[in-house]
Amino acid sequence: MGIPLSLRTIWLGMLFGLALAFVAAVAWGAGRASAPVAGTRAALTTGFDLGVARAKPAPTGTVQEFQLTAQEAPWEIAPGVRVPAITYNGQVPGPLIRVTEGDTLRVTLKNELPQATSIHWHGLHVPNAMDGVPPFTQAPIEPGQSFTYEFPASHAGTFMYHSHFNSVEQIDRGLYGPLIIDPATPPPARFDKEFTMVLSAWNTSAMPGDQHGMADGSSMPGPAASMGGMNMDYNYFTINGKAFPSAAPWTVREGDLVRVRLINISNLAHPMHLHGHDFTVVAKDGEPIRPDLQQTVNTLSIDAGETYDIVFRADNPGSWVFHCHELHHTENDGVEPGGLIQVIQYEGVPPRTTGESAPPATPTPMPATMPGMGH
Ligand SMILES: [Cu+2]
Repeated sequence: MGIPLSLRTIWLGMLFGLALAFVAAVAWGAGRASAPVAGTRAALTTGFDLGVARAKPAPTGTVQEFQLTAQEAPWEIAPGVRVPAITYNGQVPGPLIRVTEGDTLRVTLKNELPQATSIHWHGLHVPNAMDGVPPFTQAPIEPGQSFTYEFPASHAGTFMYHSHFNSVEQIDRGLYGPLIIDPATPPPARFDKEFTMVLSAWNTSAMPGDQHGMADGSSMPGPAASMGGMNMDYNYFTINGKAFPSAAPWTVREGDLVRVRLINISNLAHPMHLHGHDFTVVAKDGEPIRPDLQQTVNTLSIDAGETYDIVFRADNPGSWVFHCHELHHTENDGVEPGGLIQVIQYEGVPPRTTGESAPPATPTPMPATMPGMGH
């Protein structure tokens, strides 16, 4: 007695499916062993090799010089919200320092602030005297003084530099910047787009002159101002110094392989969540994660002082958001949407913003009934 036709069809289908799976597995194994996986879909499902050498890089003989001036400057963190920032070269974050591993970095800091300062090279393996930590490794750089830091770029990765003197005030007012060291040997990984996001938090009511603006143009004394000093009542949150909607959208093209470097200089953790895509975490604190240990996720919590590199394939056209899922951090002084929202805009897709969701130019102050409510 023959097997009924329907069952036979199922059996044949299963056998065919198994055969296909076997062929695919062999092909995948062969591809993994011999062909570069960068730029293919396989790169995201089997891990991503950033191609960073583990050996200590040889000196390249190149000296990369940078001039930084620590100075007070007004900085607009959100539409109509200007704060008395402390900056490198008048901008927040400070200028990107990008060199190749093995280069010699020579950075001269001129202190035009009314207070002492220093620079710490966060994550780099510098000689102790260059670590920028008064009173241990150097004297504070006093107002009007200059200091030159010089050290080899020890290893490739995503890092930052920031003040290490009166740090709470100086960092919370903007004294930091991104630092990227590229591998000396070009990596097998090639990216169609690269973005860097420096995550910061601001407490405008703790700043000199009190920027807690009112609708009539006057200002309201904040609780922190009356107590003196900085505290953690952060009410604005910025990506590269700008809160949504001031931050520029990222433009991607369908098919792009996108690398994002995340740097958290704020005193808070930020669970960053990407809509419409997964991403693979390929490095932490500048250290590449071994491909077989990499995780593919849609949310990554980035703690204070951490950096991460993530990679995603732009395979879902639209207007998407990449935002902090601590939702107080997607507000501007208590009004949403704002803060840590990064728009990812595909080319050729009309932006879907209605224009109605932008926060008012003069944000509403936090209700006075919630004193000391941390974000
Ligand atoms: Cu956050």
